[in-house]
Amino acid sequence: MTQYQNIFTTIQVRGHPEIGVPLPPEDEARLGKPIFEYWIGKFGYAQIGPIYLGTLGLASIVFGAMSIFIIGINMWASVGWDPIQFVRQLPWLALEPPPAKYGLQVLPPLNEGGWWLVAGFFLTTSMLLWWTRVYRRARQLEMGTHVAWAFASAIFLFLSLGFIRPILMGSWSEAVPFGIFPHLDWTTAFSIRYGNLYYNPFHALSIAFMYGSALLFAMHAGTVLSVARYGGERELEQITDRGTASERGALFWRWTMGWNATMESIHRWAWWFAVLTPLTGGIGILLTGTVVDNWYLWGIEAGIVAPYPDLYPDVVNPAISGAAQ
Ligand code: 07D
Repeated sequence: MTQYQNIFTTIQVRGHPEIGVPLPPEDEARLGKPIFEYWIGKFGYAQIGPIYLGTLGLASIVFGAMSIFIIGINMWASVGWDPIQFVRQLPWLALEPPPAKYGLQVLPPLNEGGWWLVAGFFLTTSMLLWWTRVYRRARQLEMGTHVAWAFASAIFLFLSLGFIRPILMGSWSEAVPFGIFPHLDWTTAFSIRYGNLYYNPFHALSIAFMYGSALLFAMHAGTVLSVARYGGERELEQITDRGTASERGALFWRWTMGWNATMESIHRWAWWFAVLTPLTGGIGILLTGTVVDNWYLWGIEAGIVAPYPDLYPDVVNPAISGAAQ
Protein backbone atom coordinates (compact mmCIF):
# COMPACT_ATOMS: atom_id res chain seq x y z
CA MET A 1 0.00 0.00 0.00
CA THR A 2 1.24 3.49 -0.79
CA GLN A 3 2.21 5.41 2.29
CA TYR A 4 2.38 9.15 2.75
CA GLN A 5 5.47 10.04 4.77
CA ASN A 6 6.86 13.40 5.76
CA ILE A 7 9.45 14.54 8.29
CA PHE A 8 6.91 14.01 11.09
CA THR A 9 5.84 10.51 10.14
CA THR A 10 8.92 9.01 8.48
CA ILE A 11 9.62 5.43 9.50
CA GLN A 12 13.35 5.20 10.00
CA VAL A 13 14.38 1.91 8.50
CA ARG A 14 17.76 0.83 9.86
CA GLY A 15 19.64 -1.53 7.59
CA HIS A 16 23.36 -1.77 7.12
CA PRO A 17 24.86 1.68 6.74
CA GLU A 18 25.36 2.84 3.16
CA ILE A 19 29.10 3.06 2.48
CA GLY A 20 28.94 4.42 -1.07
CA VAL A 21 30.61 3.39 -4.30
CA PRO A 22 34.20 2.08 -4.14
CA LEU A 23 36.85 4.73 -4.64
CA PRO A 24 39.78 4.43 -7.04
CA PRO A 25 43.00 3.29 -5.34
CA GLU A 26 44.67 6.72 -5.62
CA ASP A 27 41.92 8.34 -3.50
CA GLU A 28 42.08 8.64 0.27
CA ALA A 29 39.85 6.39 2.34
CA ARG A 30 36.60 7.77 3.73
CA LEU A 31 36.82 8.63 7.41
CA GLY A 32 34.67 7.52 10.33
CA LYS A 33 32.44 4.59 11.16
CA PRO A 34 28.90 5.51 10.15
CA ILE A 35 26.36 6.00 12.94
CA PHE A 36 22.60 6.49 12.91
CA GLU A 37 21.08 9.41 14.81
CA TYR A 38 17.32 9.38 15.33
CA TRP A 39 16.85 13.17 15.60
CA ILE A 40 18.98 13.86 12.55
CA GLY A 41 16.75 11.33 10.78
CA LYS A 42 13.77 13.55 11.58
CA PHE A 43 15.10 16.23 9.25
CA GLY A 44 16.99 14.23 6.64
CA TYR A 45 18.63 10.88 6.37
CA ALA A 46 19.60 9.37 9.75
CA GLN A 47 23.03 8.10 8.71
CA ILE A 48 26.04 10.25 9.60
CA GLY A 49 29.34 9.49 7.84
CA PRO A 50 31.60 8.28 6.54
CA ILE A 51 32.99 11.58 5.32
CA TYR A 52 35.47 11.99 2.50
CA LEU A 53 37.97 14.60 3.60
CA GLY A 54 40.91 13.89 1.29
CA THR A 55 43.98 16.04 0.76
CA LEU A 56 42.09 18.98 -0.74
CA GLY A 57 39.49 19.03 2.03
CA LEU A 58 42.11 18.83 4.74
CA ALA A 59 44.27 21.54 3.15
CA SER A 60 41.20 23.76 2.72
CA ILE A 61 40.26 23.41 6.40
CA VAL A 62 43.84 24.12 7.50
CA PHE A 63 44.03 27.31 5.38
CA GLY A 64 40.54 28.38 6.48
CA ALA A 65 41.42 27.82 10.14
CA MET A 66 44.63 29.81 9.73
CA SER A 67 42.75 32.77 8.26
CA ILE A 68 40.16 32.69 11.06
CA PHE A 69 43.00 32.46 13.58
CA ILE A 70 44.82 35.47 12.09
CA ILE A 71 41.61 37.50 11.99
CA GLY A 72 40.72 36.52 15.56
CA ILE A 73 44.14 37.17 17.01
CA ASN A 74 44.30 40.61 15.37
CA MET A 75 40.90 41.49 16.78
CA TRP A 76 41.93 40.27 20.20
CA ALA A 77 45.11 42.39 20.04
CA SER A 78 42.96 45.41 19.14
CA VAL A 79 41.26 45.24 22.58
CA GLY A 80 44.57 44.92 24.47
CA TRP A 81 44.26 41.12 24.79
CA ASP A 82 41.30 41.50 27.17
CA PRO A 83 39.19 38.31 26.74
CA ILE A 84 36.02 39.93 28.14
CA GLN A 85 36.24 42.92 25.81
CA PHE A 86 37.02 40.57 22.91
CA VAL A 87 33.72 38.77 23.42
CA ARG A 88 31.79 41.93 24.26
CA GLN A 89 33.01 43.96 21.30
CA LEU A 90 33.41 41.12 18.81
CA PRO A 91 30.66 42.30 16.42
CA TRP A 92 32.44 45.69 16.14
CA LEU A 93 36.03 44.45 15.83
CA ALA A 94 37.83 44.49 12.48
CA LEU A 95 40.90 43.49 10.58
CA GLU A 96 41.19 46.30 8.04
CA PRO A 97 42.95 46.24 4.65
CA PRO A 98 46.08 48.40 4.22
CA PRO A 99 45.61 52.19 4.04
CA ALA A 100 45.63 53.83 0.58
CA LYS A 101 49.27 55.00 0.84
CA TYR A 102 50.45 51.39 0.33
CA GLY A 103 48.65 50.96 -2.99
CA LEU A 104 49.01 47.35 -4.09
CA GLN A 105 52.21 46.77 -2.11
CA VAL A 106 53.03 43.21 -1.07
CA LEU A 107 53.65 43.07 1.85
CA PRO A 108 52.84 46.26 3.79
CA PRO A 109 53.73 46.32 7.52
CA LEU A 110 51.77 43.57 9.27
CA ASN A 111 50.04 45.99 11.64
CA GLU A 112 49.02 48.25 8.79
CA GLY A 113 47.06 45.84 6.67
CA GLY A 114 49.75 43.20 6.17
CA TRP A 115 47.81 40.74 8.30
CA TRP A 116 44.69 41.50 6.25
CA LEU A 117 46.58 40.51 3.10
CA VAL A 118 47.90 37.30 4.68
CA ALA A 119 44.45 36.35 6.04
CA GLY A 120 42.87 37.14 2.67
CA PHE A 121 45.40 34.98 0.87
CA PHE A 122 44.73 32.05 3.22
CA LEU A 123 40.95 32.50 2.98
CA THR A 124 41.08 32.62 -0.82
CA THR A 125 43.31 29.54 -0.95
CA SER A 126 40.92 27.72 1.38
CA MET A 127 37.93 28.70 -0.79
CA LEU A 128 39.59 27.61 -4.06
CA LEU A 129 40.69 24.29 -2.53
CA TRP A 130 37.16 23.68 -1.28
CA TRP A 131 35.83 24.48 -4.77
CA THR A 132 38.21 21.93 -6.29
CA ARG A 133 37.04 19.35 -3.75
CA VAL A 134 33.38 20.02 -4.60
CA TYR A 135 34.17 19.64 -8.31
CA ARG A 136 36.20 16.45 -7.86
CA ARG A 137 33.70 14.76 -5.54
CA ALA A 138 30.99 15.38 -8.15
CA ARG A 139 33.12 13.93 -10.95
CA GLN A 140 33.97 10.97 -8.75
CA LEU A 141 30.27 10.18 -8.43
CA GLU A 142 29.81 10.73 -12.19
CA MET A 143 27.45 13.57 -11.42
CA GLY A 144 27.13 16.88 -13.23
CA THR A 145 29.20 19.71 -11.77
CA HIS A 146 26.32 22.16 -11.30
CA VAL A 147 26.99 22.72 -7.59
CA ALA A 148 30.65 23.54 -8.27
CA TRP A 149 29.74 26.11 -10.94
CA ALA A 150 27.14 27.74 -8.71
CA PHE A 151 29.79 27.95 -5.96
CA ALA A 152 32.19 29.42 -8.54
CA SER A 153 29.73 32.20 -9.18
CA ALA A 154 29.73 33.11 -5.45
CA ILE A 155 33.54 32.95 -5.41
CA PHE A 156 33.57 35.33 -8.40
CA LEU A 157 31.72 37.97 -6.34
CA PHE A 158 33.96 37.31 -3.35
CA LEU A 159 37.08 37.77 -5.52
CA SER A 160 35.62 40.82 -7.29
CA LEU A 161 35.10 42.56 -3.94
CA GLY A 162 38.37 41.62 -2.28
CA PHE A 163 40.85 41.04 -5.08
CA ILE A 164 39.97 41.93 -8.70
CA ARG A 165 38.42 45.36 -8.08
CA PRO A 166 41.15 46.50 -5.65
CA ILE A 167 43.72 45.57 -8.32
CA LEU A 168 41.76 47.47 -11.00
CA MET A 169 41.62 50.47 -8.62
CA GLY A 170 45.32 50.15 -7.81
CA SER A 171 44.91 49.84 -4.04
CA TRP A 172 44.17 47.13 -1.45
CA SER A 173 42.50 49.86 0.61
CA GLU A 174 39.48 49.51 -1.70
CA ALA A 175 38.82 45.98 -0.38
CA VAL A 176 36.36 44.83 2.27
CA PRO A 177 37.51 44.57 5.90
CA PHE A 178 37.06 41.39 7.95
CA GLY A 179 34.54 41.87 10.74
CA ILE A 180 30.83 41.60 11.31
CA PHE A 181 29.64 45.23 11.51
CA PRO A 182 32.79 46.64 9.85
CA HIS A 183 32.01 44.80 6.60
CA LEU A 184 28.44 46.09 6.74
CA ASP A 185 29.73 49.62 7.37
CA TRP A 186 32.02 49.19 4.37
CA THR A 187 29.00 48.22 2.25
CA THR A 188 27.10 51.40 3.17
CA ALA A 189 30.19 53.59 2.76
CA PHE A 190 30.86 52.05 -0.66
CA SER A 191 27.31 52.75 -1.78
CA ILE A 192 27.48 56.39 -0.63
CA ARG A 193 30.98 56.96 -2.05
CA TYR A 194 29.89 55.83 -5.51
CA GLY A 195 26.64 57.75 -5.65
CA ASN A 196 24.15 55.18 -4.27
CA LEU A 197 24.33 51.58 -5.44
CA TYR A 198 20.57 51.50 -6.06
CA TYR A 199 21.24 53.27 -9.36
CA ASN A 200 23.76 50.58 -10.42
CA PRO A 201 21.70 48.45 -12.84
CA PHE A 202 23.74 45.34 -12.02
CA HIS A 203 22.99 45.77 -8.30
CA ALA A 204 19.33 45.98 -9.34
CA LEU A 205 19.65 42.83 -11.45
CA SER A 206 21.39 41.03 -8.60
CA ILE A 207 18.55 41.98 -6.23
CA ALA A 208 15.97 40.82 -8.77
CA PHE A 209 17.69 37.44 -9.10
CA MET A 210 18.11 37.11 -5.32
CA TYR A 211 14.48 37.94 -4.54
CA GLY A 212 13.52 35.82 -7.56
CA SER A 213 15.49 32.89 -6.11
CA ALA A 214 13.55 33.14 -2.85
CA LEU A 215 10.26 33.35 -4.74
CA LEU A 216 11.09 30.39 -7.00
CA PHE A 217 12.29 28.34 -4.03
CA ALA A 218 9.06 29.06 -2.15
CA MET A 219 6.91 28.25 -5.21
CA HIS A 220 8.77 25.01 -5.94
CA ALA A 221 9.01 23.83 -2.33
CA GLY A 222 5.36 24.74 -1.77
CA THR A 223 4.26 22.87 -4.89
CA VAL A 224 6.23 19.73 -4.12
CA LEU A 225 5.14 19.61 -0.47
CA SER A 226 1.53 20.14 -1.46
CA VAL A 227 1.64 17.07 -3.74
CA ALA A 228 3.82 14.97 -1.41
CA ARG A 229 0.80 12.81 -0.58
CA TYR A 230 0.90 11.70 -4.25
CA GLY A 231 4.62 11.00 -4.17
CA GLY A 232 5.58 14.44 -5.56
CA GLU A 233 8.81 14.61 -3.62
CA ARG A 234 10.17 11.66 -5.62
CA GLU A 235 10.97 14.22 -8.27
CA LEU A 236 13.22 12.14 -10.49
CA GLU A 237 10.58 9.47 -10.98
CA GLN A 238 8.11 12.24 -11.77
CA ILE A 239 10.42 13.57 -14.46
CA THR A 240 10.78 10.25 -16.26
CA ASP A 241 7.26 9.02 -15.60
CA ARG A 242 4.93 11.93 -15.01
CA GLY A 243 2.54 10.89 -12.29
CA THR A 244 -0.50 12.40 -10.69
CA ALA A 245 1.63 14.58 -8.38
CA SER A 246 3.31 16.32 -11.32
CA GLU A 247 0.04 16.58 -13.17
CA ARG A 248 -1.66 18.26 -10.21
CA GLY A 249 1.27 20.59 -9.58
CA ALA A 250 1.41 21.63 -13.23
CA LEU A 251 -2.35 22.06 -13.44
CA PHE A 252 -2.33 24.17 -10.28
CA TRP A 253 0.08 26.67 -11.85
CA ARG A 254 -1.72 26.63 -15.21
CA TRP A 255 -4.91 27.46 -13.35
CA THR A 256 -3.37 30.14 -11.13
CA MET A 257 -0.96 31.84 -13.55
CA GLY A 258 -1.71 30.34 -16.95
CA TRP A 259 1.61 28.53 -17.41
CA ASN A 260 3.71 25.94 -15.64
CA ALA A 261 7.36 24.96 -15.46
CA THR A 262 8.13 21.27 -15.67
CA MET A 263 9.54 19.01 -12.97
CA GLU A 264 12.89 19.34 -14.77
CA SER A 265 12.85 22.98 -15.88
CA ILE A 266 11.97 24.39 -12.45
CA HIS A 267 15.39 23.30 -11.24
CA ARG A 268 17.09 25.07 -14.17
CA TRP A 269 15.11 28.24 -13.36
CA ALA A 270 16.25 27.99 -9.72
CA TRP A 271 19.88 27.25 -10.62
CA TRP A 272 20.14 30.16 -13.07
CA PHE A 273 18.48 32.64 -10.73
CA ALA A 274 20.82 31.64 -7.90
CA VAL A 275 23.94 31.71 -10.13
CA LEU A 276 23.03 35.04 -11.73
CA THR A 277 22.71 36.77 -8.33
CA PRO A 278 26.44 36.95 -7.55
CA LEU A 279 27.40 36.95 -11.24
CA THR A 280 25.52 40.16 -12.05
CA GLY A 281 26.54 41.50 -8.62
CA GLY A 282 30.23 40.95 -9.38
CA ILE A 283 29.89 42.76 -12.72
CA GLY A 284 28.26 45.69 -10.88
CA ILE A 285 31.11 45.81 -8.37
CA LEU A 286 33.81 45.67 -11.05
CA LEU A 287 32.19 48.61 -12.89
CA THR A 288 32.02 50.77 -9.76
CA GLY A 289 34.85 53.30 -9.48
CA THR A 290 36.51 51.87 -12.58
CA VAL A 291 34.01 52.73 -15.31
CA VAL A 292 31.36 54.63 -13.35
CA ASP A 293 32.28 56.98 -10.52
CA ASN A 294 28.82 58.06 -9.44
CA TRP A 295 25.78 55.91 -10.11
CA TYR A 296 23.34 58.71 -9.32
CA LEU A 297 24.86 60.98 -11.97
CA TRP A 298 25.04 58.02 -14.31
CA GLY A 299 21.31 57.46 -13.65
CA ILE A 300 20.52 61.07 -14.60
CA GLU A 301 22.44 60.66 -17.86
CA ALA A 302 20.72 57.35 -18.56
CA GLY A 303 17.36 58.99 -17.94
CA ILE A 304 16.34 56.65 -15.14
CA VAL A 305 16.48 59.18 -12.30
CA ALA A 306 15.29 62.77 -12.04
CA PRO A 307 17.91 65.32 -10.92
CA TYR A 308 17.22 67.04 -7.60
CA PRO A 309 15.85 70.57 -8.04
CA ASP A 310 18.65 73.12 -7.85
CA LEU A 311 17.51 74.69 -4.56
CA TYR A 312 20.87 76.22 -3.64
CA PRO A 313 22.45 77.32 -6.95
CA ASP A 314 25.29 79.14 -5.18
CA VAL A 315 26.52 76.02 -3.37
CA VAL A 316 29.14 74.03 -5.24
CA ASN A 317 28.18 70.38 -5.65
CA PRO A 318 31.45 68.43 -5.27
CA ALA A 319 30.07 65.39 -7.11
CA ILE A 320 29.38 67.44 -10.24
CA SER A 321 32.25 69.96 -10.05
CA GLY A 322 34.86 67.23 -9.80
CA ALA A 323 36.16 68.68 -6.52
CA ALA A 324 35.67 65.33 -4.84
CA GLN A 325 38.22 63.63 -7.05
C1 07D B 1 28.73 38.19 -0.52
C2 07D B 1 29.92 36.64 -2.03
C3 07D B 1 30.25 35.19 -2.01
C4 07D B 1 30.63 34.71 -0.69
C5 07D B 1 31.44 33.66 -0.48
C6 07D B 1 31.69 33.24 0.92
C7 07D B 1 33.50 34.06 3.89
C8 07D B 1 33.46 33.43 5.24
C9 07D B 1 34.51 33.35 7.39
C10 07D B 1 36.61 34.43 8.09
C11 07D B 1 26.08 36.94 -1.22
C12 07D B 1 32.87 33.91 1.50
C13 07D B 1 33.01 33.38 2.90
C14 07D B 1 34.03 35.44 3.69
C15 07D B 1 34.70 33.69 5.97
C16 07D B 1 35.34 33.70 8.35
C17 07D B 1 34.99 33.42 9.73
C18 07D B 1 27.39 36.53 -1.78
C19 07D B 1 28.60 37.06 -1.45
C20 07D B 1 32.08 32.86 -1.57
N1 07D B 1 21.06 45.50 -1.43
N2 07D B 1 25.01 45.89 -1.94
C21 07D B 1 24.24 43.07 -3.01
C22 07D B 1 20.32 44.36 -1.60
C23 07D B 1 21.94 48.33 -0.63
C24 07D B 1 25.91 46.91 -1.58
C25 07D B 1 23.89 41.72 -3.40
C26 07D B 1 18.98 44.61 -1.17
C27 07D B 1 22.28 49.73 -0.36
C28 07D B 1 27.25 46.51 -1.91
C29 07D B 1 22.42 41.70 -3.32
C30 07D B 1 18.92 45.93 -0.72
C31 07D B 1 23.70 49.69 -0.11
C32 07D B 1 27.10 45.25 -2.47
C33 07D B 1 22.07 42.92 -2.61
C34 07D B 1 20.26 46.47 -0.89
C35 07D B 1 24.14 48.45 -0.74
C36 07D B 1 25.75 44.91 -2.46
C37 07D B 1 24.68 40.58 -2.92
C38 07D B 1 17.78 46.69 -0.17
C39 07D B 1 24.24 50.04 1.21
C40 07D B 1 27.82 44.14 -3.02
C41 07D B 1 24.34 39.27 -3.61
C42 07D B 1 16.41 46.16 -0.19
C43 07D B 1 23.82 49.09 2.26
C44 07D B 1 26.80 43.10 -3.49
C45 07D B 1 26.46 44.63 -6.86
C46 07D B 1 24.89 38.03 -2.97
C47 07D B 1 26.76 43.15 -4.99
C48 07D B 1 25.49 43.63 -2.98
C49 07D B 1 20.79 43.17 -2.16
C50 07D B 1 20.65 47.79 -0.63
C51 07D B 1 25.48 48.14 -0.98
C52 07D B 1 21.55 41.31 -4.42
C53 07D B 1 17.92 43.58 -1.24
C54 07D B 1 21.76 50.70 -1.30
C55 07D B 1 28.46 47.32 -1.71
N3 07D B 1 23.15 43.77 -2.51
N4 07D B 1 23.05 47.65 -0.97
O1 07D B 1 24.72 36.97 -3.50
O2 07D B 1 26.91 42.21 -5.69
O3 07D B 1 25.59 38.12 -1.81
O4 07D B 1 26.55 44.42 -5.49
O5 07D B 1 17.92 47.78 0.31
O6 07D B 1 29.02 44.03 -3.16
MG1 07D B 1 23.02 45.75 -1.83
